Amino acid sequence: MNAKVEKALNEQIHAEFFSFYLSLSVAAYFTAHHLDGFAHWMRIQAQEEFAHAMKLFDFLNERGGTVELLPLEAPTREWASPSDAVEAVLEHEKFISSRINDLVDLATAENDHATTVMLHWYVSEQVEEEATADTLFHQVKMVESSPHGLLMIDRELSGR
Ligand code: OFO
Repeated sequence: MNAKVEKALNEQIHAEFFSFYLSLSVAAYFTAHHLDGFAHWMRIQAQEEFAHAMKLFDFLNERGGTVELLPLEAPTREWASPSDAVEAVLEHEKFISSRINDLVDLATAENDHATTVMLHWYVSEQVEEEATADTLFHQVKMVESSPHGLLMIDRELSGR
């Protein structure tokens, strides 16, 4: 397998595992603040991130590459408000989207068509991930001064 692409995919596995870690950290924050619907939503998000990492893990193995698991840094644990916690997720999604775009550029430049095609799934997924986090962020912002509004969203999120 192309060495540059292999290295970049390993770095993306790391980034997706960090997404998993961040979502779990946000889930723990919401649990500690008794917003169980938000916590549930973030736990499901963490599972999705784990699946994103494993999809790359499996692809690297299938292509004869070597998976190299890199150390995970500790995510932030505390935020000033629920909207700040959701905003951290939104900003991280934007960062992940830019990484995916860079990966597509690299795979294309290296004529690695199999990787380019595989990455198209992530390009579409990031559109959805950003849109979902953006909607949640703006809704939480709207109701932040009203506990009633926050509890309504919390109830809704428990159904994810
Ligand atoms: Fe893996 O999509 Fe979010 O970070």
